[in-house]
Amino acid sequence: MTETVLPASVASVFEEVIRRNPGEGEFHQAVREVLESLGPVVAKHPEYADAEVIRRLCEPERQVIFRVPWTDDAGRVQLNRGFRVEFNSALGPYKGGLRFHPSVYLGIVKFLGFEQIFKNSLTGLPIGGAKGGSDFDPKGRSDAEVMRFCQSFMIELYRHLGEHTDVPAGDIGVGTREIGYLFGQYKRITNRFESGVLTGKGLTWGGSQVRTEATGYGAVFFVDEILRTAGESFEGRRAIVSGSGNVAIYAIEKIHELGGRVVACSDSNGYIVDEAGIDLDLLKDIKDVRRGRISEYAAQRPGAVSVPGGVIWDVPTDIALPCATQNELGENGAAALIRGGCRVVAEGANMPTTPGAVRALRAAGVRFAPGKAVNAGGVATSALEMQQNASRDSWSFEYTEQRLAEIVRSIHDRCLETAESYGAPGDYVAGANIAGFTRVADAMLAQGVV
Ligand code: NDP
Ligand code: 2IT
Repeated sequence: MTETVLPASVASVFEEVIRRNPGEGEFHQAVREVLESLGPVVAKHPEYADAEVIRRLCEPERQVIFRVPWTDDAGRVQLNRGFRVEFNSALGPYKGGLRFHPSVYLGIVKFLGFEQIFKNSLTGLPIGGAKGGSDFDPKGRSDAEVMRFCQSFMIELYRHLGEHTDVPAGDIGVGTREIGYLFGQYKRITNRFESGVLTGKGLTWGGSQVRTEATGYGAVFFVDEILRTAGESFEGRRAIVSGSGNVAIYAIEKIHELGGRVVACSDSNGYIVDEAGIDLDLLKDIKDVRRGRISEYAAQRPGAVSVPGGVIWDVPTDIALPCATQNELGENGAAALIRGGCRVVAEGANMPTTPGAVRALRAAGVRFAPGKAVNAGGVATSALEMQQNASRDSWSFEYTEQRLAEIVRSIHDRCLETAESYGAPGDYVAGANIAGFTRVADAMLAQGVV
């Protein structure tokens, strides 16, 4: 499918981004996706162009790249590269996850940091945008190796962090175990129990109820609003969820609670189909407890089928939630979803749908909602964790989940209202980009040329 033409008012900014950030394809893709929505905003608000707000937004405030040496269980020295891109602090301290995956390089961290600015803005909470991580691969590593890696990573990272400066959390390959090792090392280096310096902590040492579940639950609350807007609900609907990590597991859990049935999920080796609906206890045991592969699910569940190397989008469904990784849903996948009767695609992951696939889905009348709106419940609950840490308080599960649900509903409504006011009714992409952008842009204008 042909590329959308960029509005002339932002085309030169995009050319500059390509020129100044060579070889960072994912970053270019994320910037372009936002700029495509901004033509009408710049036309209405010349003050943004006058102050070069968009150009400044596309340049991270600070980028840190560092060496992470560590020793494996056999006593061999291993080497990885660490990153933290502190993208924008107009709305609050830098906030965003850490990703440990062999594919991580500067272009991935920058795309994620850039997305995070608008996502965090959409939450309405006081958080700036950042992302970090490493090309370290935790798969197959012992707990002791993961701990030594995390300790070495924090020996450099700690000097850039602080509850009012930069507050990381988890992402792919970084869960409560890794946050624990990182927090322990931060505390040891600084001699401060500074809870607010990381989110996604364990419940007994400063973590928040619902943070583990928040991204998946929030994504499903968002889809529930999409359905509700059309007078529909999850009741009796089929859904497929790609991935089988943190976001996928809790998306599946909430879809089942709301009366839907998730019939397939995946990992990087293939997918499984379970027409009876995914058995969550089994899934959690395999992925969370044993850190195993999704194919083991079919081996242990009568009636379930494993499709090694297969593409999950071939499974017929009403609703699809890509919850694994960037660009996992391309044009072939979109065509398969359309053939299979899919009516709603909502991104639990960050930028999982390629631009061509987004165009194909929308052209076929599939309702499409972008990750920066759909998965914002995760970081929003991180901000609630920061709020609890700052007041040395801890809230109940029910209260925290209710706060999460309210935030997600308000993001959904703001996307639709903004899209409507810019002449694009029902367009969640335009709504999310414009609403996310204007809040940051106004703060940047107010704070002067910094
Ligand atoms: P996890 O590490 O818990 O799970 C990641 C899942 O995605 C695994 O099933 C993994 O399979 C699969 N996956 C990862 N990389 C690839 C790849 N290159 N190709 C195919 N499959 C892959 O991560 P999360 O669930 O936390 O994150 C999933 C997505 O959600 C990411 O895009 C992340 O940025 C986004 N997100 C996460 C938030 C959070 O709070 N955790 C918040 C908002 C967004 P395998 O085990 O085989 O690698
Ligand atoms: O992509 C994301 O929003 C996250 N990985 C969560 C970030 C956070 O700070 O909770």
